[in-house]
Amino acid sequence: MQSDCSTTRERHAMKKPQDILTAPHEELEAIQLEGVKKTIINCYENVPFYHNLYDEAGFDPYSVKSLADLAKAPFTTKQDLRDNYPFKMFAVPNEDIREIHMSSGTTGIATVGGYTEHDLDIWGDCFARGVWYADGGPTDIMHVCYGYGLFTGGLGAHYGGVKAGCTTIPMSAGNTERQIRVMREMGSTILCCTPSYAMHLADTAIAMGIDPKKDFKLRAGIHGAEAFSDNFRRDLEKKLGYKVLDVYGLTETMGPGVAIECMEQNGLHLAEDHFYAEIIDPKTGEVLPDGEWGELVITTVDREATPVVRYRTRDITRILPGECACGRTHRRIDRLHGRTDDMLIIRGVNVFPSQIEDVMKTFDQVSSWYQIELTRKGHLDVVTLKLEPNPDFDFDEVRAIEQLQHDIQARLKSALSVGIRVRIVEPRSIPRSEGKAVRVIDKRGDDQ
Ligand code: DLL
Repeated sequence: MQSDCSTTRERHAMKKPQDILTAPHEELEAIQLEGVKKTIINCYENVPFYHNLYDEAGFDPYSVKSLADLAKAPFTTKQDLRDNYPFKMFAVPNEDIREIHMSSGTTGIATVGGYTEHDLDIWGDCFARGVWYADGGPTDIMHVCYGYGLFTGGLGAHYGGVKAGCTTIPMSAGNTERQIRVMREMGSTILCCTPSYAMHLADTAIAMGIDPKKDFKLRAGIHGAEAFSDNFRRDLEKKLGYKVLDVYGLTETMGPGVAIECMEQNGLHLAEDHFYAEIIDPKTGEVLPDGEWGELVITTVDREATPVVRYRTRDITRILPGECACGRTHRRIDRLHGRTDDMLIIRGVNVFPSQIEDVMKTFDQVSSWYQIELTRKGHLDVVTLKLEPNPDFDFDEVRAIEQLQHDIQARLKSALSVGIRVRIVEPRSIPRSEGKAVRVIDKRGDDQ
């Protein structure tokens, strides 16, 4: 019998995990409010960083009565997490921590995420939604080649696969030919890895004489961890004969599964029962209405080990207004253009690498392999897009190369209003990555 004092969250915990995906939005908001209030108080009482932050800002953590009130709380930044490395952001004692993950830290000190048993359980539930969105379950064979280890991709996808009842193959990244053999021999149906690695798998399989559409049984790919354009996605779907769902997440709030696309491919459903999202103007910090592009800010609703309040992700997206045709009620974010840090400012125009990719991929002659190089000539930045042609393009035909470079340059200029030099480079000369692809090489410091 249901007790009167059970919370909204407890009542929901008694339902099938999929039921929450179609719950009326007011119910989700009630869960969020209850969770956000608890998170703020938990942070204030158990994490010295938040205690000081709120006291200094004059923010009363007990004053939140509505989700809109959250806007009064100060932000948390990546720097705050770095300053508290490794364990000072933990809100529970060490004996309750079951697992730790870390961001790659390529741009500085890494940030650490801790997980209690409950946190691992909700992580599995969040990623399992990708499988459910792909109409998948126990009959699926999930091939996970995100890296296992401190990176959240491998284990996050793995927990999701297990939770959804899939036969989960923990391949981890690398050894591409072996991945291809296993995919073929075991009949993997769902592929989980970065989109660039999926492209590398597809190209390598084709080069090995395999026809992925016939020889593989793939029907869905759950790809994320880096931005990829719509045209890149179409190319991937054409080569592998499956449907690509975009998955978003970050170490600081959990890992993959914060938001995942459904088969409509029209925005990523936020896991709103676990995360409360706001979009802010990155310059003023003001909360923006649905539909406007800005920086995604996340508050965890029920994270125990490393809860965050108003974490500035630096990722640029928007909340898509309206309901999704799939019938699920969780609001959607648009596919990401990239992070504020990745944005190139070319002679005053803001451009994301994924927008350049989208234009370049309108040319049939070019492959999906490219790199953007930034150099400096005098006081001016020079942006060069290096890209590889498709294998059937005659690389020795100089006139054709010059013409193609010229045409791509002109289309970039007209689509994005930026002057970018285009250079077609030798096939297979751009490094392949097993994880996140390196799209931008900044050589401006080298020239001085
Ligand atoms: O990349 C978690 C992840 C693993 C997501 C596997 C999806 C799949 P981090 O290494 O902490 O965590 O990097 C997080 O990657 O802030 C975004 O800038 C970027 N990112 C993640 N997913 C997407 C996506 C993982 N679907 C950072 N589209 C985030 C674009 C993404 N960028």
